[in-house]
Amino acid sequence: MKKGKIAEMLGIEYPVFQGGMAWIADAQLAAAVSNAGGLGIIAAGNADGTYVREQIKKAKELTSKPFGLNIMLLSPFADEVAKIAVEEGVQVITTGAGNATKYMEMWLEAGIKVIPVVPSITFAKLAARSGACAVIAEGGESGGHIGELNTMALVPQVCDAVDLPVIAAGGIADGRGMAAAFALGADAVQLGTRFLSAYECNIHENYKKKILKAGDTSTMVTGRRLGHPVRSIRNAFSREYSKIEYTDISDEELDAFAAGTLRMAVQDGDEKGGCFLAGQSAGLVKKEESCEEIIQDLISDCEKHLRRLEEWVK
Ligand code: TUI
Repeated sequence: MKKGKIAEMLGIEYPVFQGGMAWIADAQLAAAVSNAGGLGIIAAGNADGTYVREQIKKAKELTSKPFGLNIMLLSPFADEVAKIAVEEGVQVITTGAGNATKYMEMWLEAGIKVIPVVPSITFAKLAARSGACAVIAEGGESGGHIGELNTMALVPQVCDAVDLPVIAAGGIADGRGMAAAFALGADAVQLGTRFLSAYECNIHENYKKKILKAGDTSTMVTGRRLGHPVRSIRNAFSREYSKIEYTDISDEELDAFAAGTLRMAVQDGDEKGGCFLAGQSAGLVKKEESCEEIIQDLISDCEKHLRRLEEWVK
């Protein structure tokens, strides 16, 4: 496969990013993806600066290839982590769940390539104006915090709206999805859910089992009332959350009900109380594999489908 604009710009082999999944995407996963030719991304999530610095240092030991850091902008530690990225010489930053404008000058001055996740044209244009080198257009099929639009409608509109390379995310887990992303105008893809099944992904075995067992309708969205819709696997926690979401429960109580549930899923594998973030593509994830196998399969499957599509041309 040709590298395309994004892989050329970042010095990676394949136009494939691994999503910056909070509590999940650590140095080991990110380094494994980068070593396999994609862009591995460490997730800062809600972690403090000490943890993030440690993970960056560890990733540098595990790979000599470029890797990125995802900064979740709702985190109370976002300011601290934003500075640590500069101090540690991170090459690529992706941002999620908010507006990164206030950090852009500092990051650009440090020569960091900044690639915000955008859920709409408004945020794509904002990112372009503030100096982003590309944007990740993430549709609502994704796991975790999502916007209003789905990938099929979002990606081409973002491609038309900004003069920047676009990485498509949301609902992509195999070569068909990757080929579709190229058809929509994207220059690369980002996958989160597929990498949950990687050997190098340090989540509780119950989490992995849930992904491997998931079908097409296994995920649901909660949290719209508080303005932070989140897609996760349907279980006792998500069902209970949606049951109480539109009662007269206060915002604080609703927040407290969800607090700590992602950690309970990732570390404890708490099947009832945990919040198992996953995208709609979980139904496509069938087996545990190495990051190398995932990326090789993705690329060869994508090439196969791109060739098949040629049959439609008269
Ligand atoms: O950020 C994600 N996915 C995430 S973040 C997360 S942790 C979390 N913790 C508490 C509440 C919510 C989430 C789990 N999964 N994906 C990237 C993404 N960014 N999706 C949507 C957005 C987004 C949303 C709003 C980007 C910008 C934005 O701007 C809003 C504003 O007003 O600034």
